[in-house]
Amino acid sequence: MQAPGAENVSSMGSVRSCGNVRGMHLGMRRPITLRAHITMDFQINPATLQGPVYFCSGTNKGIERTMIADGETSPARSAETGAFFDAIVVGAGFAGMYMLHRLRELGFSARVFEAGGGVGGTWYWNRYPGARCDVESMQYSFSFSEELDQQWNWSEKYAPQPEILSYANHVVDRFDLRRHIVFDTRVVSETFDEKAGCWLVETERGDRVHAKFLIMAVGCLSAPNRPNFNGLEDFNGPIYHTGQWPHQGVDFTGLRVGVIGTGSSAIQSIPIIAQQATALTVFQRTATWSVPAWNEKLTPEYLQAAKAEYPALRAKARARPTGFYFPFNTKPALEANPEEREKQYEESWARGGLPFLGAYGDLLFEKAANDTIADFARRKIRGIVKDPVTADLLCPDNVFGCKRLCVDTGYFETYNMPHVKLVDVSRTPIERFTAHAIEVNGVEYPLDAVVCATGFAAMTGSFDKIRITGRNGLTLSEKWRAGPRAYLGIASAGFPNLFMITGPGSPSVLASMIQAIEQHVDWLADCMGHMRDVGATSIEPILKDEDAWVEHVNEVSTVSLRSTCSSWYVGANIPGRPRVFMPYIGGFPVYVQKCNEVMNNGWDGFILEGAQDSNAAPRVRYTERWRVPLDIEVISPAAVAARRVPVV
Ligand code: N01
Repeated sequence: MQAPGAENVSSMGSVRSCGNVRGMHLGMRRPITLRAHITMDFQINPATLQGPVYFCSGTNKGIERTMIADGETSPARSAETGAFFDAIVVGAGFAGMYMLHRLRELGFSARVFEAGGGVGGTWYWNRYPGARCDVESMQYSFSFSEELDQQWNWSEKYAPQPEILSYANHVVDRFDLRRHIVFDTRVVSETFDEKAGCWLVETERGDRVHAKFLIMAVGCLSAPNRPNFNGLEDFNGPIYHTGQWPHQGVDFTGLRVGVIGTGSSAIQSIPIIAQQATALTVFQRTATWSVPAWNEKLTPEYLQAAKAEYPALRAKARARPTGFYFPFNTKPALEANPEEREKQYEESWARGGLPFLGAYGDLLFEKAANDTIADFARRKIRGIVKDPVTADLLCPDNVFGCKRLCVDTGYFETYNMPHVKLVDVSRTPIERFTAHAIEVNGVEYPLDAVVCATGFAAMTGSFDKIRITGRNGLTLSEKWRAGPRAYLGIASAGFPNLFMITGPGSPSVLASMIQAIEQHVDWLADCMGHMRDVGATSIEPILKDEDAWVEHVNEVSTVSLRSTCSSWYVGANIPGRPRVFMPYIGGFPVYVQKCNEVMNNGWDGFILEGAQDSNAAPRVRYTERWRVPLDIEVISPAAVAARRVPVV
């Protein structure tokens, strides 16, 4: 096997002077690594461990404590300095893996740095009980290889986390990508060297390597939000975060467990934790809308039939605002009479999952329409939960589907179990942790273990963790202080040759993530291929075009009711973050069309420097599949905004 550092020849002759090339030394693999992810590394032999292990790391205020053990091998190696790559990719989730695949196909030298011990990103870290995808498996997968589509068999309608992780590992090996990825290595700093025209990337292991292109594939929901509750350090039991779950699993049998939060992660894990725990207390700040998944096994007959239509399904998915296909009724709810609506909602509920929101076309545009679906869903909750007080607490009062809609299996039913209690912390927040309890409003809830299902610093959290310095010493955090600013969610002025995959201002989390990733990567691969073709040294957005795009992203968001609540889409889940609607809500096809136009028009809105033929038309290597007729008329906020009418 070739060591990652052995691949050291740049195909970008013009910037090779940027660093000396040196190979990386791989040492023996250690049997196991247990890591504290905040400030310290520990090497512990698991054989010596008895019971839970706590990793404590000091923070500015109090102690942040989390339990994490990845149980995977980690290469011992010395720091690598001086190597130069055409491209460095940060993150080996689905975005980093696919970017690497395209870079290798183009013959670029590439290195991926990954903080985790394996590929998969979100699906590597989020191993909490019940974790599974809320987009159907047949669509939540790469679409670039028909052979892969035909050969991989999903076992369930909604794939569980271990199966998605197996898929990620299958892909990385099938396309021979693993040898270009360095695991257990967190990037801490990225600095643009204006003189040499390249990026210096430094890691917490002391690596210092250079690259012409720097691609941030850091994920939209990857930086866990750990509220700094009072007295956290006093609590005697383990505290877990769903987004960094111990790899060996957790058995809650016989324990009194507290779960903080009621978002997607909580909703999936609560029914399973309830089966194990002696007592389960859920601390709810905002009640959540959730629709049953009606998950089921996929039969060989189903798979065969679905695969026969796979290309057509993929094409239909690309034409949808969400980037995935489901039956969508474009009629307005307000034009139906109450009986028709009831029937339609019952049918959609029986289908379950995110497609429930496709029951009518105006649900996310018209509050009165939304009230009808909210009323229906509240009646469903009240029909399931026997205790009326608990049922009332579980009924959200915000716009239906305003926050990311949850998809559950037995969530509301769990509250009928006698040992499960719901505590409202909306008016009186969690006061403090004590040695054996969480205290709210003067009442102590005794606990042996706590699960923080408190979500993420979405969209920008992973960027904030790295010191990214562009032209004139400006850091990305400084530039983004009042909210992220990126042209097409792909690049930001002042940071040449730095690209983001599914960055803020792109559809990202509002589309099926893997489709959004593939479209970005294909566009970037064509962009980098073109730059090499014409000898361009750098690409960077023009500030006025970036500003216009950011304004458009903001404007379109106001058309949708989704902008009205305090969700992580607007950064409002974490105190102090600027309130900005971060993903592009205009619709996936509208966005793809814009990206195609930008490329067709010679990288409209970007400055390309050093090109020998600045008028050369780009060779379209990978974006052909995104240049198909896209149905931008299907209801999307951009289409609605363009027509200046409230709803189709
Ligand atoms: O995080 P969340 P998540 N005190 O932010 C509460 C994707 N995902 O990990 O709503 C008390 O949704 C917070 O309360 P509030 C999916 O896109 C997908 O569950 O801010 N409570 C909220 O209830 C999803 O949307 C899948 O008032 C506090 C919860 O913690 C996204 O990831 C599965 C608090 C956080 O919910 C994030 O989901 C899992 C505090 N101080 C995740 N701070 C699937 O594919 C926060 N909360 C199915």
